[in-house]
Amino acid sequence: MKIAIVCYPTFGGSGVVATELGIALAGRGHEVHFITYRQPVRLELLGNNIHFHEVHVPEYPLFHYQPYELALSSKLVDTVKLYDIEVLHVHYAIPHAYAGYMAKKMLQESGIFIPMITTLHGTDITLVGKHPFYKPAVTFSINKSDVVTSVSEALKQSTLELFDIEKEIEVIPNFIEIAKYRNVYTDCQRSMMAKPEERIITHISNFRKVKRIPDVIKVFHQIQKEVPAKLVMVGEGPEKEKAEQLCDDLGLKDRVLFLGNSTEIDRILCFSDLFLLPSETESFGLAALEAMINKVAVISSDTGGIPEVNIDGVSGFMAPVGDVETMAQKAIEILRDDAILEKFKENAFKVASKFDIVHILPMYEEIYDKAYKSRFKNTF
Ligand code: GMT
Repeated sequence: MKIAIVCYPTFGGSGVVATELGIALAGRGHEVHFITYRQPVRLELLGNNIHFHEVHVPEYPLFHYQPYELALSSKLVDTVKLYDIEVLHVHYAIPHAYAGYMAKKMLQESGIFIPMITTLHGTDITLVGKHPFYKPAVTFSINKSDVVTSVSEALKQSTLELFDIEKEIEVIPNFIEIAKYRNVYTDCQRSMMAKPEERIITHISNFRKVKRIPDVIKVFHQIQKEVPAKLVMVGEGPEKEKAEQLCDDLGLKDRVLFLGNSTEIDRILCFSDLFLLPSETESFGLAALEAMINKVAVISSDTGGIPEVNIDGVSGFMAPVGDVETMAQKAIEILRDDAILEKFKENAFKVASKFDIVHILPMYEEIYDKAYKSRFKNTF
């Protein structure tokens, strides 16, 4: 099939999922066209089956806000016509589903009927989308999508609670590709990060408020009192400076490394023992899944879709949002003993294996097929 994928090209989870999905679809012989304002960070190889079309938004002084949606919908129309695209898959409702719907309507004027699949990722619903300024437009574009998917059961329920949704929402969980992880790194260069007796704790995120970065540091503060350990913080975002200050205040400066954004996540996770994800809300927690497939145990909050990924007492432990004490105590329980840590690491891998792309890709292919076959139905 010829599939156009609209996503954010950044380090955020939705962009990562969209990019990995596109790469996997291309590997299955589909022709994939990424349409966004920059080449997605994880998209390294362009080839016969993978194309990238950049959306340019020319600066015009009259505009206080440059109209990205307009430029995106025009680019979609042109690309669909030029490459005979058969299916449009937009990741993150805002503003992609809105721009996608406009493109669909414009194309209809030329007798082209293209189905649009919208995948909801989380903050497009739980944080940004539900804001009264956006809610009517988000509700409209979800209801006008031909197929709507959400990355977890919890996100589906939140969407139904927060919006007036007439559409069926299909749950297609996020995924990882196990084949990619087999024997990739034999030497994890652990010694570069910590002494042999130290455990390595990792956190990876975009350092936004929702990630509760101070909780990561407070949990680590407790852990290192009981178990020799280092904390590796990966990512960039608005909370990073405050986090560095907090580490300084707690006397943790020598024990915490801030690495910034990285394209070598798997290399970092390869030498990690424990992953911390104490988020306020998390529709799925792709970062935790990526940790688990690298045999890293997870301590997380029990919010949103996280319980669908991190199984309490098996791949790690969960605690209520903000319960730093319990998170630290459970982390120490895992880290204190080599045999227990090994058990949790192995379990984390086993749980993560259920999200292998081989199980998830056919679900997307099925909905593309269904949507394409019924493309004349939803002409509204
Ligand atoms: O919060 C982030 O890390 C970024 C955000 C995004 O849209 O890029 O992530 C959301 O989508 C990811 C992929 O589906 C999910 O794994 C994250 O849980 C979700 N983030 C939140 O719900 C806060």
